[in-house]
Amino acid sequence: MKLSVPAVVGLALAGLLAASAPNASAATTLAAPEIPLANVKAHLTQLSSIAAANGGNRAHGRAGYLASVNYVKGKLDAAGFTTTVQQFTASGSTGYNLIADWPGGDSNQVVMSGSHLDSVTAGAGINDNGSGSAAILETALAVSRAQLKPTKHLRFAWWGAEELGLVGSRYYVNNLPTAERAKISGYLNFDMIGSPNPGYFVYDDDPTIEQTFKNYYAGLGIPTEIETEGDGRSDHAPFKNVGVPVGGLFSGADYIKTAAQAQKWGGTSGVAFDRCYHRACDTTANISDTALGRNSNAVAYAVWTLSGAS
Ligand code: DTR
Ligand code: ZN
Ligand code: ZN
Repeated sequence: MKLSVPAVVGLALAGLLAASAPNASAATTLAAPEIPLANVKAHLTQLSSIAAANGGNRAHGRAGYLASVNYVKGKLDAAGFTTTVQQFTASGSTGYNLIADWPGGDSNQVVMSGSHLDSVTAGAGINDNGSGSAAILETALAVSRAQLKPTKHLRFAWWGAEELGLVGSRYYVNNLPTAERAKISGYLNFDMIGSPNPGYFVYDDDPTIEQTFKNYYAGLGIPTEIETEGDGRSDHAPFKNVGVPVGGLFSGADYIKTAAQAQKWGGTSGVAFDRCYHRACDTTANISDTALGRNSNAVAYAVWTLSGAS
């Protein structure tokens, strides 16, 4: 497999980090490929078009949500994933979770990545949470392009009805047999990772997952902060509640960026990380390409690293 320059650099870095990072595996894992930002943004354009064609949103119980599921499922089926659509009922409407398994790897050690695919009814939900959904979709497609053979089994999930209160992810966890829950070595959550006035926040739940993301950003020389806004506010919560190690990334919602944060990250202090949070203006114009690109690559780095891809 021809490695790109970033990947070659990444191999060297991964080798160095693997030697020094806590819980580093003995073998140096294969460096994750660069995730093409243009591909991630193309998924966002599709989700935007889906909303426009379906009453302006992709909310639970609306046509735009099921159309979003079918778009993502079509890409995954074509790429060789084993997909499952899990139905549930919430607020009198049928909801859908989309689960995609990459064949192979140790089925007793599952590295799972998830994002909610639904929007609020106010708009298209491009940052919240098209950004996370598109980033993990493109990471899954990168796994397929690489025909990756990770040590651990890879699973990806797109959740329904998160905006109603984590309904889809909670339904998945509640209906997963205890023995199956125990096989999940880590659940990585990505909800709002392209905010227009971005912060770089890392969930401080499982220390190994947290360190993995910190290592990635340290490699870019970008400082991160612990995510404090969201305990219990996104789809990692049901997994954490049953003892699954969790982690994730967040670029900020309606909290205000401080002067100190603007100093280290750029952007505008005194303004929300995402002024269009849960508003109609959460469109394709409501995305920081820099944050989306960095976080998409961080997703791939964590998936490759934590699954022992080699
Ligand atoms: N609950 C998410 C937005 C959100 C707010 N704070 C956090 C922290 C971590 C992840 C997500 C969030 C939503 O509205 O979809
Ligand atoms: Zn939301
Ligand atoms: Zn969200």
